[in-house]
Amino acid sequence: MSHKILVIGDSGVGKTSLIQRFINDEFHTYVQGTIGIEFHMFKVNLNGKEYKMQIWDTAGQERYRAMTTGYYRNAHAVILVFDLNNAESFNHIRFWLGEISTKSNRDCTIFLVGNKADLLHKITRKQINQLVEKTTINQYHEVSANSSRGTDVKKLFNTVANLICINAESPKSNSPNSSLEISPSAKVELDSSKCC
Ligand SMILES: Nc1nc2c(ncn2[C@@H]2O[C@H](COP(=O)(O)OP(=O)(O)OP(=O)(O)O)[C@@H](O)[C@H]2O)c(=O)[nH]1
Ligand SMILES: [Mg+2]
Repeated sequence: MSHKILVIGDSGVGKTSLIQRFINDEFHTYVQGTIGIEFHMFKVNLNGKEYKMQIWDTAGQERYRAMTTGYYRNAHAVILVFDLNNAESFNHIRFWLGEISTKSNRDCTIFLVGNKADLLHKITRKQINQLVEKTTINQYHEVSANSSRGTDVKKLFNTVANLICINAESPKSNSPNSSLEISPSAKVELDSSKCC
């Protein structure tokens, strides 16, 4: 069984760039806006058991929104991205949370991600903390798809996958002793077939 990670947020916040950094360890200054939705896969190993993870990279542009609606269903985790250098993308987070609550049909874990940490931050940590406290967001991570090592991005996907695996093994357990290995074949296993 595959586990589904949905990546959402305004157009241009860097959703595709984060996935490219994680899957291929690459960063490009020009990235074509996603059309509809794109699909990637990687495998992780937790305590000797293999899990398949699907990453669904959605288009932030409004004109594709109807196409992405169905992909909220059965998502195990949602990565909601905003751009630390773009206040508007932060102001839209409540809109995206509304999309999750109306379109997803299960209890999914919501990871708020402030991307472009390498640029000037136009949103304060206090504003972010206040939002996280008042909403259904489970965790906040600050990352940069443009960082040369991309370690923060790997850590983000590692955390997301870890939580999904732990929930799958035992929905109520939160064992801190579980050791997750992202398969080195994550890159090889990439299935970048596009959908829609
Ligand atoms: N400086 C900097 N630029 C970034 C970062 N992440 C993405 N970008 C740039 O931001 C622009 C948009 O990135 P995308 O990955 O296409 O954004 P997206 O969220 O997938 O956009 P849509 O597909 O239209 O929804 C590109 O020019 C990227 O190079 C980052 O961490 N730092
Ligand atoms: Mg994109």
